[in-house]
Amino acid sequence: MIKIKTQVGIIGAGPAGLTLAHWLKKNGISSVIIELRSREYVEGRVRAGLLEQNTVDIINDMGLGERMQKEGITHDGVYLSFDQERIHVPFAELTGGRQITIYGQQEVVKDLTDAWLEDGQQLYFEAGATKITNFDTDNPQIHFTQNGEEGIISCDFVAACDGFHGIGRKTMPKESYQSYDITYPFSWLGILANVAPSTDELIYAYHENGFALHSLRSETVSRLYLQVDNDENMENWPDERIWEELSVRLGTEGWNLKSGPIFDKSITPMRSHMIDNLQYGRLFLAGDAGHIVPPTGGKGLNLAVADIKHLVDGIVDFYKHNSFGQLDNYTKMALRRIWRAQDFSNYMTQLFHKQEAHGSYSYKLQKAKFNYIKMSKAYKTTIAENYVGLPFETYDF
Ligand code: RFL
Ligand code: PHB
Repeated sequence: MIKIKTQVGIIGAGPAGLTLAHWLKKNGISSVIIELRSREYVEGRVRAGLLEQNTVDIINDMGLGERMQKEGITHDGVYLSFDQERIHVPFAELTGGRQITIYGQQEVVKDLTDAWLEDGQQLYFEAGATKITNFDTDNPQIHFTQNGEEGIISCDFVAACDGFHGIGRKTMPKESYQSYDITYPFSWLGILANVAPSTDELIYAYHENGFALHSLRSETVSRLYLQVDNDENMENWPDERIWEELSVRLGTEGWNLKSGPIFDKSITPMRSHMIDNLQYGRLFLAGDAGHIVPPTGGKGLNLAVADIKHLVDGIVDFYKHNSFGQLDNYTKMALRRIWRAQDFSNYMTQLFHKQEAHGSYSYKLQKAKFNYIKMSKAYKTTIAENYVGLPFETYDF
């Protein structure tokens, strides 16, 4: 039996769990992380790439941004395309200089994991939480197994940063929250390819064949996505067909998409899920454990890190003043930003995906929105400030 005692027990070594551990440590608060998967698996998992200014600032403030500053690519704007017409939204200009940074989620996870382990801190891989107990007392426990051996973490607080399929949310008493669920009738086929990006900034595109997104990872690696049906099979998508379809959907006059060897392919369903309470006693949920959004707004990872900001504020206040004041405010503070992101992600999803027949009523509304974005600085500003992420002060009301 592995027996561990710490102040905060953290389930999950994704962006939420790792950020929480580092930030607590900076404030002199101890924590231990357990992670279901192996280190190789977690560090190799291809996911997000778009970091908001808030997220970048937090990683830098923790002293963990050295590689991100070198390898991350900052963008001052984004391209939006509709029926092969492309416009530019210069978000730095519209938001007083705020930017986004393109830096792969798995690079963030690597940097935070390396720093944690190099510092001699505890992180147990291939250690899955099986049960959370006594979270309505001042001594909650996390039960886990690693290589067939049982373990128990005794702590003051449990942070369930264990993603959408974790046990944190399932442990919350059903009567303590309301849940919301939307499954969109399409998925994303995502690729990583060894080819220089064909664009200097991201392109989100509506085309009568469906949505496409051109993102990137570096000067030599591109990340692209295509809308496909939910029951789509990867076998129907040989590399040539993927490039052909991306080229058609992203295309505008005088522009060519460069293709190259694809080294990663996956299909991700699009859904929104949400519970409106992130705390029960001394159990707290953060990140995808409490909410997921479709990736069209690039918000999931950023929301996970924003949750952690509010959770750290509460935990630090507890140890300083022996008060639950801020901790009991955690859900309220986090939910404001989460609902904003739910709305923005839903908006971007509806605007750029093919939902009904080209030419239908919903298509006409999409086109009317695009035409309005094109002509209105106010509308562009609304998109820009949501896209780069609203500053934390905005939510201090
Ligand atoms: P994670 O990253 O899922 O980490 C949870 C961790 O918990 C572990 N776990 C357990 N550990 C111990 N015991 C158990 N019983 C456990 N059960 C689970 C898991 O193994 C895992 O390591 O959640 P976290 O930290 O909340 O982070 C959330 C982000 O990963 C997610 O929101 C983003 O990837 C979403 N997302 C995007 N977000 C952005 O901000 N910008 C983007 O550009 C962006 N693009 C995307 C995305 C997600 C995508 N997919 C694949 C869903 C693009 C895609 C295609
Ligand atoms: C990505 O680079 O993976 C990415 C960028 C923007 C999104 C989603 C994913 O909205």
